[in-house]
Amino acid sequence: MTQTHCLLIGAPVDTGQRRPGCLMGPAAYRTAGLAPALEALGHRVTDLGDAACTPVPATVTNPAVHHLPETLGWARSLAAMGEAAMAEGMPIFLGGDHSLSLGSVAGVAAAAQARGRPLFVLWLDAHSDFHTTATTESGNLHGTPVAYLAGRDFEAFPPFPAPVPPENICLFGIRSVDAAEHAALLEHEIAINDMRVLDERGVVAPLREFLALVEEADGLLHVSLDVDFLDPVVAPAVGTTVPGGATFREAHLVMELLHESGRVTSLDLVELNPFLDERGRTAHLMVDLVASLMGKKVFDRPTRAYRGQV
Ligand code: HAR
Ligand code: MN
Ligand code: MN
Ligand code: MN
Repeated sequence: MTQTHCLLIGAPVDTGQRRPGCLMGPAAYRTAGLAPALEALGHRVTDLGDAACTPVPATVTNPAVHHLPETLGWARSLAAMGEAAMAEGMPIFLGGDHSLSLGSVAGVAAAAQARGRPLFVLWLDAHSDFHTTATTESGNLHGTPVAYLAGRDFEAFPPFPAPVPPENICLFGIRSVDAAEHAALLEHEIAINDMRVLDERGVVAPLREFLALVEEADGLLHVSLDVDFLDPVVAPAVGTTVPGGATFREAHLVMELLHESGRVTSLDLVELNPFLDERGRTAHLMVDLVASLMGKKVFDRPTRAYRGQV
């Protein structure tokens, strides 16, 4: 199996929403054994520790937006760490709420641009996170990173380096979309695999279709895994649970297919709130999903039972 150099970047961000606790996420992933799980698969792991935040003074027109200087500060430091880590291997961002992706994806996009490679983004989430600083009603910036990386108008933030073309973005598992996001999504050619699509087609066909595009373009692939992609029955440790999410096996299957594609070059783990967890079960599940993404499996296909089928 090919060895990957995994660079763990702690992102204890909790300014993108209002419920305290996400700042404990990086410690929970370390406690749940993320590094040894990767090493057991033969990968090399460097834990870069936690990023730091220097707030950046700024304002936006929308009075609902809160903690803007802090969120900008996190975005700036995570973008820099992410871009540098891309030169060494595969950055894995340990969140932290989803506003950290305002920085992580920007850093990854800058690295992709420098390499002259197109970037693709797979967004595994209950939410579309397609608000801009102007349209968010909650003012929670964790609901905005897809709009930012797609190059929509964003006050206060630096222009996104090489915005990701809408057809390179795949939303997967969504089931909670606000009216303003809904209207904006209909104006963009973003693939929307909401839960209705996944109920009807399963996870395999839609994901393979997207991965075929990445392959065809010889692209880099950033995966952003929000804990609330999963059904709250299996993953309770998240502030914004939405019923009807991916099952345990659907999530693992997505990770296994991603591994087989060999295309994933960076990863966010976001929205884990360890304060809401039950004896670490969500943290452990997230670690197990990362292991599947990085090659953990029961058998190498094809086995006798599956020969010719998978
Ligand atoms: N759309 C809602 C808002 O903007 C909820 C966003 C929740 N986002 C996350 N991350 N939990 O996906 O407030
Ligand atoms: Mn999200
Ligand atoms: Mn979400
Ligand atoms: Mn485990």
